[in-house]
Amino acid sequence: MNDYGHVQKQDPEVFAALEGEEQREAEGLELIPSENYVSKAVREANGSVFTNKYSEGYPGKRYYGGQTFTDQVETLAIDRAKKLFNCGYANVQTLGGANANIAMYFALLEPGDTVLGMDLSHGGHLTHGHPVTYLTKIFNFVRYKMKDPNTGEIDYDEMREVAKKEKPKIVLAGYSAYPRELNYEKFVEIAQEVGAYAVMDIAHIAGLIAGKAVKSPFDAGFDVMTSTTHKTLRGPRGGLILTRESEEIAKKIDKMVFPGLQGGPHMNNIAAKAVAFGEALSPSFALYAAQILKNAKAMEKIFLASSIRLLTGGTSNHLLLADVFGSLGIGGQEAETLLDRVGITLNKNSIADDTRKPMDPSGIRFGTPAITTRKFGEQECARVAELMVDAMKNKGDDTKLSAIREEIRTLCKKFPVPESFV
Ligand code: DSN
Repeated sequence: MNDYGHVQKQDPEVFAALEGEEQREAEGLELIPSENYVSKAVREANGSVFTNKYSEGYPGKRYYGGQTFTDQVETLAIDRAKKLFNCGYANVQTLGGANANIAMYFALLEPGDTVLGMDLSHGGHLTHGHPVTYLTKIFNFVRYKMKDPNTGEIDYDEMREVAKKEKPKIVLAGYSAYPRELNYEKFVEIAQEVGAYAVMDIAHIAGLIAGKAVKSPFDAGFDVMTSTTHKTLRGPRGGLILTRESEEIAKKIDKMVFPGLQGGPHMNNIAAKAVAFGEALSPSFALYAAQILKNAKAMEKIFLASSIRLLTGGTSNHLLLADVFGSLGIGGQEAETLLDRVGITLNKNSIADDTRKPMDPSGIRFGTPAITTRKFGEQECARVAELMVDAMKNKGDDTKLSAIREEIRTLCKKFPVPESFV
């Protein structure tokens, strides 16, 4: 019996899509570094009766009646988030990472204020000021970059110069395609010099911070961290805003999330966040976070041994960015499609100062959070990297590609997606 008996009976078309996705996830390897597999417990909470309930407001301060259990579950999510990230305040209501960033900007800035964020082609994120976002009509975004894309070191001197000139109200750290740790102390120092808030978008590495596999920006004095809950943190899709210690900032954020920008929170999603945060507080989660890093290093080794250029020279987190066009003459789109064919899902990605277009850039981005959930160790990750390189080097050889597809299928059978992690 599958998990979707009622959908199957009532709506065969939706059931077909559900079944197809179940099979795709079971028989292929997920290397998109922002994706993961959640536990059955998280999925049960996400699919629960809480989806029926309107709960505008916050625990103890709601607009509608019937809030005994919504208050209970949201309080659990908040308390667990505070414990996980060792901070004073948590807002668990934002629907995703973009919404968390938008709420953070509106809470801390006035229209026309400036944000100093990472250059997008150097690893930053759309919501950090890409011209296609509406945010750029309201706020002024200025940039810092890597000094050298081959080492990944941020040009902190240039960052300080830009900060002094532009007087940002927020100095923003965080990225979606940057494989190294940042010097958090430098960010805080520069923010303090110009009287700005130090904010980090930890969406990609939230699980690594929670599992203590990497440093926490809060330890260096960051004021606020925004996040998603579904990447390395291995929870349901959603957002999170954390404030280290300032009640004043936390109040501004709560007011901006609701009623400023959102309506009723998705309580089913908040219940699932509570379950995921509970899982992340368990000792096994720290082992998981540490293994993500070891597995990424194992993949790094194979790519470097195969003379494929890795941006920043390698990785210190969960993700890798490879210049496949420069190294193998294969474009990012072609590599994505080819690897999909052998059962490996990853994404094409621009590399620093890419001369190719975003829809067919020079790079691919991949990472280890999901396969580590599947219990892959360094040996299996090294083998996956070898298969990736092999597939790209033999792109016209159908026999070879079929053999690789078979090996991936066998690996997937050996390492099924677990139902529980605690
Ligand atoms: N789409 C996410 C990622 O893949 O990094 C960020 O928004």
